[in-house]
This record gives sequence, structure tokens and C-alpha cells, in this order.
Amino acid sequence: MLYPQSNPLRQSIDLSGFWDFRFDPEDAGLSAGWANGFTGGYPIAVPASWNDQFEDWRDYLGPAWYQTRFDLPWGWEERRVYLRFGSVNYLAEIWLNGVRLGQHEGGHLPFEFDITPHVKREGNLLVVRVEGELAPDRVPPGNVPPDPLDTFAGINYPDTTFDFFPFCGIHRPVLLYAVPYDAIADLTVVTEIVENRGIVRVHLDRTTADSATARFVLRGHGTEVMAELPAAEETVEAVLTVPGAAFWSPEEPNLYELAVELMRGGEAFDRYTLPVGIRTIAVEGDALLLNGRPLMLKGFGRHEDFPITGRGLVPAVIVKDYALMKWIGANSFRTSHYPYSEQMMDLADRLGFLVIDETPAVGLFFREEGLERRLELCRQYVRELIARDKNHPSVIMWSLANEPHSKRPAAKAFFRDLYDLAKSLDPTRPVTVVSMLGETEEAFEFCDVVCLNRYYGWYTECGQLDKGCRKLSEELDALHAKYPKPLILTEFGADTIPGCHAQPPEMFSEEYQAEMLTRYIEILNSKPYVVGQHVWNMCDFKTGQSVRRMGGFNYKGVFTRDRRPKLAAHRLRELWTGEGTKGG
Ligand code: GCB
Repeated sequence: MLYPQSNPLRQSIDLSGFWDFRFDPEDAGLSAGWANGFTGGYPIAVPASWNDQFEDWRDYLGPAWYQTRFDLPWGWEERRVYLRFGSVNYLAEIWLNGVRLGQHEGGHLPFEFDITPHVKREGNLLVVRVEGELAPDRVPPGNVPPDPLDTFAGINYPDTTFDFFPFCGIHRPVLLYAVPYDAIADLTVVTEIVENRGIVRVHLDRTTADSATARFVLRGHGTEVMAELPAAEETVEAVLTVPGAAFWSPEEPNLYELAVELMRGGEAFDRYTLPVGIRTIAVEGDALLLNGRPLMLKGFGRHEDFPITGRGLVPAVIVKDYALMKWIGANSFRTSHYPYSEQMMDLADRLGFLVIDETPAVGLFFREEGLERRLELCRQYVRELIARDKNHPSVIMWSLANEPHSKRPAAKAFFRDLYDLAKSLDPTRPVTVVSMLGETEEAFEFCDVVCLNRYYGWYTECGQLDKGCRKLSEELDALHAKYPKPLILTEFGADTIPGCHAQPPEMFSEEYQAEMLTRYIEILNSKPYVVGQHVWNMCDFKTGQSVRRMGGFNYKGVFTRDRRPKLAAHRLRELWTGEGTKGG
């Protein structure tokens, strides 16, 4: 799925801004005809979550209604026009000029509609109904009835199966875009390295099968390689060879620009340009190899989370977060626990970050009721995620889920299904499941990389880092003996109140967090099969309310929610860059 772009042959405009908004706690909007437009709304910012924009509605999860009006730009009559949502959490239902366009389930992934038959030159009314209630047959699930095997039930308010606030609303830009009727529909780029040559395979999907020429030009680093092929079918395959190629890596995130054009009579009628990083990713024995060289991932699990805007896109926060990750010496992160914005992914390519790209499947449980529906949703998420992110060199692995409650036998077949689906859609990248179970996680039998979350010295062995670290070391060796594959510790950390100090270190103090992370990293560095260390979390973040979450926050950030370093941030910088800093 291509992100809309503007050039002389296609155009995209952003409908972000202040829209009209109404809460609908009685769920009366549909029968009252709000799909045809409503009155009495108040202004709301799009994109952003609704929860923190108003006085009293923080814990309200929907339904709620958005509307805006727009005119088409000049010259769009001859074009096919689409309406595209980057992310609406959780359920979106959309009407244009009173015509129901459809619905989409699940946040964090884009969806679009061909609105050509319904759109007018001017005075268009777009209405969106959003609903984010938590339910056992949704993914991620919520309001799950208690069960001894699924210990999360009823411990949070709102009653999530996961540890972050269930922000709702239109979270990413809403775009209108226009393309020719005969257009480039999709591009899939796969790269290989042969000695010093880069091989770039491009698969082009068209909307129309009609005679044309497809031109592929790859430019950059002093090279230009071109292929021109007859294109009468709906697909075209091109192979471009770049001699002496500048490969993509975190140290040197070299990108080429691929321009693809459809032409007739020597003139282009559609064009799309895509950044391309030439790199390979592979698992070999205990190693994770980028361009044939072993990787060590250093970085974080994160969240898209910021005051007031909630889970809405804030470009300045993205820039700041990458600056902080560079400063601290991180080269990697996981999009815990859902796909991040397309803007975040673009910058990962440009700045050289290695991304474990995770679907929104967090807090899964495997009781029979609703299981088939949850599986179908997870399949949809895998398809949508790979369609969206397959061309990013920064994406080195797909994560199917975070911390599933896999104790029931159904879990293994569930993940085998998703693993096979991911591999059939993208055979080039490793696939994993991030687990808290350790040896009893049966999905590790077929996953390419073992990803484990551990909190010894925090949730267990409270205050006892010696004991906790011994347990960690022993468990890692046992896990690796059972599943001899590369292992990433995808989460470890301690809640830390900024300004709380203790000597000797004590839980919740800045010293305890710094000490715990240091000790863990020493252990991880001593195990040759450990290929990654992701601290939980980069920043403090909003959660529901529970006895574990003071003021409704998870304080495991090494930066505060407004991005100020705690003591541990300085310590990590020393460990990861070898450079000392004040306070470290
Ligand atoms: C975990 C979860 C993460 C939580 C974290 C914690 O294992 O994957 O979502 O926030 O623990 O802090 O408890």
C-alpha cells in the first residue's frame, strides 16, 4: 500500500485541522441521522485522541462522531479520488455526503475508500463514527471475564488486557488523494547483495491492464540505473543492478530514490517515487545478520504517547525521540504494542534505526469464545501491516504479538497460522512472537528469533537484584538450550519516580533503575546468542488506573513523559556509546 504523494501526476491533500465533534453516550446518533451531518458539535483537533482534549471525558471510549467539509482542488474531475485514514482507534464507520463508504476495525493501520462515484466538486460532507469500547472478541481485547489462567482480568480501569491507556479517536492524518484512472497501485521492493552489487527487484501492480511502458529509475550515490519494460498486464517485474552499491545500515543509512513511471507515447501519465535501502536481513544459527554482519540491537520498547494529544501524531515528538535515541546510543526499537505512524517509519529509514514491527495483537487470550474472530482480526492486521511497511529497509522483523496468554493449547496453532501467513506475504524477514512465558511458549518452536520480556528484581525478587540477575542468567541459558536461536530481551526495566533517590538503591529510585539496567546489560553482553537488548520503556507513558500504576502512569521510562532524562538515561548512554556524561 503506497502512501499518497504529490507530484505533477498525482496529488494529495491533508484534511487535518479542527473538525466538529460530538460524544454519543446514548448511541442515538445513528437513528437521529447524524450520518447525514449533525449540529451542536464542538471543535476537536484531528489527528489526536479525544480523551485528553476535553474536561470530563478521559475514560469515555465511544461512540463519538466527527465531521468536516471539503471541496476538491482544481483539476481533480478527471481523476480517481481516494479518502485515506492513517489510523482510527478502534472501530470507524464512514459516510460521505450521506453515502456509507464502509467501516474498518482496528487502530494503527491505514485504510482507504475509492470515493470517485460519491465526491462532489464542492460542499462535501465527511462524517465518521468512532467507537473504542473494550470487548473480549476484539484485538486487543478488554472487559474479559476473569479466569485463573488469564491473570489480567479486572486489574485495570478501563479494563484492558494490556498496560497502556486505550486512547480513542482519529490518530493519524486523513488524506484525500487523486491519481489517474490508469495508475500505479502498488510497488514491492526486495533487495539482495551479491559481492559489491545491489540487486533491486521491483514488483509493480497497476490498476488497469492496458498497453504502456513502465520505466524504473534508481538514483543516488553517484549512480543512475534504469530499466524500461513493456507493460500490458496488471503487474510488471523489474530487476535493477547497482554496481558498487552504497548499502543501508544504521551506521550509514544510504538510501536511493526509485522513480517508477507509467508512460504512453513517450510521455509519463503516472509516477511514484520511493526511497530504497539496499540491505539483507537473515538469521543464521545464533546470529541475526544485516548485510551478512552480526547485529546487536540496543534500544527500547516504546509507545506513541504524549500529553493532551494522547496517541495522535505529533511530528515534533518523533524528531525529538529520534534525537534522544541517537544521543543515548540506541540503534533500534520495537513498535510495542501496535504499528507506529508512517512518518515514524520513514524517519527510521532515513536515520538508520532497526525496527521490530509489531501488530496490534497485545494481551491475547485463547479461551474458545470469540477465538476464531480474534484470529481473523490478527490475520487482517498481519496483512495490513506487511502491505504498509514491506518496503522499509529499517523493518528487520515482524512481531506477531506481545505477551499472549499462551497457556492454552489453542495458542500454538493460532500463532502457526499467523507465522505462515506472514512468511507467505514476506519470505525475506524473520518473524517472532514476544513472550513472557519463556520455556513454555510453544510458538518459539517455529519463530525465527526468541523474544522474551523479563522483570526479575521488579515484579518478582523485589529489591533483590543479585537474586533477580542470577535467575535471569540461568533462564536465558536454559531457554537457549531449548530453542537454539538468536534471543532478544525485548523488555526489562523498573518503575522510577523522577527525583526519588536512595543509597543503597531501592525500588522506584533513580539509582535502582540505573543499577538494574546496568546489571541486566552486563548479563546480556556476556551471552553470545543474545542479539538484542530493548529497555522497557523509552519514556513514561499513560495507562489505565490500577494499584500498580501511580496516577495512571507507567514510570519505567528512562525519560519522563515530557522527554527529560532520568539517571538511567545517562547510564545507558555510557554503556551504549562508551561516552561518559554528567550524572552518569
Ligand atoms: C510487560 C508488557 C508491557 C508493560 C510492562 C510493565 O511485560 O509487555 O506492556 O507495560 O510489562 O511495565 O509491566
